[in-house]
Amino acid sequence: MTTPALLPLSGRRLPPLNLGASAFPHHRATLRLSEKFILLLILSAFITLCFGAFFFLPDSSKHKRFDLGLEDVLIPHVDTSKGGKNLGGFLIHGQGHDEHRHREEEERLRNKIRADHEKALEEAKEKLKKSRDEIQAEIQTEKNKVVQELKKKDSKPLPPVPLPNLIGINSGEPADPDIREKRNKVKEMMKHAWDNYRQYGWGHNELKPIARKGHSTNIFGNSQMGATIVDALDTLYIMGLHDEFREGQEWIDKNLDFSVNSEVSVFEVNIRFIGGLLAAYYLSGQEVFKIKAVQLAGKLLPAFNTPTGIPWAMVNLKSGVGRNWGWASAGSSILAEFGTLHMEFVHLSYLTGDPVYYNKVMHIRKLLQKMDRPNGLYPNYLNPRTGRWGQHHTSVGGLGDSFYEYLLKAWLMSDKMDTEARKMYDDAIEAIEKHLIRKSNGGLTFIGEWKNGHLERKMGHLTCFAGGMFALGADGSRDDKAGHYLQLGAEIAHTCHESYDRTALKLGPEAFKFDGGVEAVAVRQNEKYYILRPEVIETYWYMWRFTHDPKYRQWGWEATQAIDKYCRVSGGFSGVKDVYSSSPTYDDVQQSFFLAETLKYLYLLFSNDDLLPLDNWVFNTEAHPLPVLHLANTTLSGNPAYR
Ligand code: DMJ
Repeated sequence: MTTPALLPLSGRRLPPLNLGASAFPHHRATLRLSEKFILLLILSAFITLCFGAFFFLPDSSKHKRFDLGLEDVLIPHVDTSKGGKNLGGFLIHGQGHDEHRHREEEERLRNKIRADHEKALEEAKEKLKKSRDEIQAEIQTEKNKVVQELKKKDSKPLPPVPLPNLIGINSGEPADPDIREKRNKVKEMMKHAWDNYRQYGWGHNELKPIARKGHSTNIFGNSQMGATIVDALDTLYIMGLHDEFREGQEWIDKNLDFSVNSEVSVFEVNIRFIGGLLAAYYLSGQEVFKIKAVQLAGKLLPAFNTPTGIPWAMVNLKSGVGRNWGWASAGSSILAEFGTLHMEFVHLSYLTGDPVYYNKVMHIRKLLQKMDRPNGLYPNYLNPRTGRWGQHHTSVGGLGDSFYEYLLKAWLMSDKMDTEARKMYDDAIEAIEKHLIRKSNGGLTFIGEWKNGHLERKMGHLTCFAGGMFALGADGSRDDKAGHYLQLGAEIAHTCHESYDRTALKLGPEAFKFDGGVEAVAVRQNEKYYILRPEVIETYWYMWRFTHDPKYRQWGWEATQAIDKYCRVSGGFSGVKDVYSSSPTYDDVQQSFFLAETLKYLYLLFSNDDLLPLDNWVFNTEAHPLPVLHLANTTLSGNPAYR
């Protein structure tokens, strides 16, 4: 006969206890429960007794047992000046002390032990009277207390620092009704992306809009750090979605915890989390964002513990152990990763008064400055143990891109005082123009990649950000070549628009070629996808700000419509696998940068220029705006952070 399973104490089923319950068939489950309860009670009383005895009886290895009547006795609280040796509140004296006092003391100790055992037994009985839920609730309360204590310790107030000039945090509402309508459409798309993430992916890093559940990738490790919430905050704020912003803030305040055993990408966490939190802090003034940014930055610092000070690509937030990506050339760190920390780290030093962050990124810069560069180009790989370059690949797209961007932006963010950064940018751009930028047969300007001693005539979607970068860096360029760089920016914008226009979905592929009769078109199947990336729209926006040529708004609107038509699903927005196929298949990922960047740049494209003016704000590589620091000189010595 099979024994039916016992009723579980909670949701989990317990295996049956063989206590001969067949004699009471109707009460089998209840009887077994109470029998088990009694057994538990006896067992716990016994354990308590043993535990008490073990604890309260004197250690025979150190003290001679007084009930054996040997030469030494234990007398509590006697003046040590009499020459006795103190052993945890007792003194050892020689022979000849009063027998009677000895017995009294023995009796007193026995009574104490007895009373303590009684008390422990009572407490155990009381505990067992409570339900499992009550006990669990008590444990939880204790846990919460500990967490609160830790939080208090972590949230030490930071020193007060004068805030930089925060100009242009306004609605930026355009007067033109047509533009207003377009802007509202972008806002509605943001709401759709956010609401669905909120409903199906809340607290997860990203959303799977078709499966309608959370999603994550290895860049965030194995933890749920709410990447979409942090990345989206400033976009919500700029768009005036204040209820949503508050929801995000509340989640961050209560749940964003960095003491997790999780190995994350230093670069991604820096640009999305630290950048996102700092921007949210400057826009809203809410201290919680600053405090979280600083806590997180502290967790990234161990990544810099390498022989050269070039950080590892990944770090375990709990243990501080770092390592590099297995796929990177000869254990190298990646230029675009260790070279994209400057903006955030300078702000961290500014806000905390602690130069540690500034020193880390300046050390990287100094090291790079000293190194030989093949053809004046920076290779994508650098070994953090040896300080030598890995493979000589150079790219303005993936693996290289934001390093160049941050040289320019370091200069802009320092109120153009950091001329060393500007010089490095100018030198790098000159080498790039000479060796990587070409015109296709059809007249399209493109930026190729340097690989194994020759130029690969292929451009990535990621590389399209460079149009905006050239335009942004035009003013202040060497030999007053402002016009030239603005023109270069316009040509890159045009090429990237072509890469969109030559597809069925009017969305750009991941990479496109300029070779063998092919112009701005992806050839390989695995380069035909569009994953909601921002770079082309980013360039349209910069070009719009610097030229006000209406074609950029037009191109931005084309992209908005294409995204809404082909990437929108009822559960959010998804990337598509093949932009050349008129019936899209989805990758089922709503990337956090879609909310941080793509929708923000579109919204700004249809806003007035006085919303976050570029003279006062510098956007990090994840489109998080950070204010210009109007400081006295390049070493920032005028700031409390560096005194
Ligand atoms: C973003 O996370 C950042 O823009 C980064 O610099 C490069 N790629 C993604 C978006 O495509």
